[in-house]
Amino acid sequence: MKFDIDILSEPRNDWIFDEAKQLLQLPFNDLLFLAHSITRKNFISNSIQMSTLLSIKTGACPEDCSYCPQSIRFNTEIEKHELLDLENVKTEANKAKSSGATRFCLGAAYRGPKDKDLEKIIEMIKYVKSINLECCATLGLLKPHQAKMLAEAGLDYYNHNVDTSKDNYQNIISTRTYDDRIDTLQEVRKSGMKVCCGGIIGMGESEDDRIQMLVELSQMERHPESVPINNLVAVKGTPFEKLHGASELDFIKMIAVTRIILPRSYVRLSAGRNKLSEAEQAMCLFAGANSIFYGEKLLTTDNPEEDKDLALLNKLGITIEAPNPNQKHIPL
Ligand code: SAM
Ligand code: DTB
Ligand code: SF4
Repeated sequence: MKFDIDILSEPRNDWIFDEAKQLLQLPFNDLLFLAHSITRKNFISNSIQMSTLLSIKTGACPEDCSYCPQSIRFNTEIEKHELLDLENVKTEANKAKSSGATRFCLGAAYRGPKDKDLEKIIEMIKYVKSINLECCATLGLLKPHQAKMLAEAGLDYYNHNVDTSKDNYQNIISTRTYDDRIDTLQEVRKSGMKVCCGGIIGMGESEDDRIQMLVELSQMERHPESVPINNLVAVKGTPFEKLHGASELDFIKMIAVTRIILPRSYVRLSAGRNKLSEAEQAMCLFAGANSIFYGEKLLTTDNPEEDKDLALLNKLGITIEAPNPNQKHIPL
């Protein structure tokens, strides 16, 4: 089948599984050429969006996500802590800004936040915005009034991943359903915040599950503005400790297919970057990734050091992109 770059550069809601699956069957170079061409049509070349994560509440989560070191059900070696004080968050946000990040992401190990926690988190969001950083939060399931509270506080993005295909969801998590996730995503969309939604590969899912997850994301009325693609970080003590994540080639191919199916979304090369060589990361960036998590820690696990990332971007001639709400890539 011949794929047309001009047609594929426009966001579509009518992807079907069989068509999407053909992308993964293309010769590697054809797939990367197509994905890269679409990136060039929709984004400024050689530029990257950089988000820094801070875990504002770590561990003791009641959920049983099999990949996650923060579930209370698994015996992992993480430093748990309750919700951080505002002062700590201010310090970390300022550090992220002076290191070059343009977005600061607050992550919390909740099934969903209590309103009392949300009041404190809203103070954090207001501070992050006051120093001219974009702000994202990932706090689990939201009730409709909570999504409104966050939007009113000025939160730019809400991260809530579907993580895998609808069919595979119950093999990974038993304490909530895929549809619970979709309900929150709909509330986020209704509230006017931007949606950050992606998934994890390398959890033993099939290639079909990976494709199906992307088709499901593409069928959302508006595509998520930001799509993190994580490779499993297999953490000791979790049910997935013995898995190895996806191969480097499969990770690169997943980035490329994501770029093609969600042509105007920022695709973030997320967890698992630490295991990639410079050349493998460069291939992910060629394949359409135009965003990274920047900073030595993700939530509880390691990420490349900032100096190394800046040196790599410099070698590749890639510069950090300033946020511009009017850019044409915002998916419609
Ligand atoms: N509790 C909230 C939730 O589940 O949405 C927010 C935090 S949760 C840690 C955010 C995301 O981190 C998950 O949806 C998953 O995609 C990613 N994640 C967690 N553990 C991971 C791991 N070991 N490897 C790769 N990604 C992981
Ligand atoms: C996302 O998709 N990946 C980030 C962020 N959203 C919150 C988290 C990755 C976590 C990796 C495991 C850890 O550090 O605990
Ligand atoms: Fe809790 Fe989120 Fe980890 Fe699941 S992924 S155990 S909800 S912190």
